Amino acid sequence: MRTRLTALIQAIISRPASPVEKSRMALRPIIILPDPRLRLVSKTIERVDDDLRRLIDDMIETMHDAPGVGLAAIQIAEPIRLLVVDTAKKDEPPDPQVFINPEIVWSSEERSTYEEGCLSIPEYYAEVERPASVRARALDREGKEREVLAEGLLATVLQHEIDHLDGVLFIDHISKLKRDRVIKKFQKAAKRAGDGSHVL
Ligand code: K1U
Ligand code: ZN
Repeated sequence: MRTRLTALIQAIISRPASPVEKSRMALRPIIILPDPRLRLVSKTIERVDDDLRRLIDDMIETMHDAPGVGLAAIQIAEPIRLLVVDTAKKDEPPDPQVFINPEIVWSSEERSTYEEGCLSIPEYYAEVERPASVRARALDREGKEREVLAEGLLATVLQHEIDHLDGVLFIDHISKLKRDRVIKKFQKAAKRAGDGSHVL
């Protein structure tokens, strides 16, 4: 009986947001290079509760609106170990996945190269080589531990987002020459926008 009740409660809290709940969801501003908060190491999440689930819904809405295929909490200035990804194709229904306190527990020897972008470094793309497949362990939005074997785009996006939780950006995987050039470009743009206080 208790197991059925637990299952029912879990089904209720994991259901997609209703129209009323959707109306409460909010788009959150995405922070941009050279905002120094992008270099923070995010903190482990101790409790999976309704406040966290509300933040998760905001992140999913913000990622879909951008549009993006991933978003780490620090990109909306929340320095906690939480990320969302959705690698569904345009002609497929949305398939957002939530990773709380994610860890990569296995990486393949095989590597693959993907042209990456980042919502915090708009309109800049560069090829990055990473393990082609990874196994990640994380909590889901009910606080239940799960493991995912990721390949292809999902593997790339997961590694990109987990890097964000450690203050690492995809430009850290390219040459210093290219990285310095892009950082300088964004520093100049921030200065022009009257936001010169940010130093990376
Ligand atoms: O972390 C982020 O800023 C999100 C980033 C994730 C990512 C993309 C590509 C390779 C690795 C990681 C993005 O989503 S950038 C936008 C983007 O790539 C995209 C947008 C719309 C449709 C398809 C892709
Ligand atoms: Zn990014």
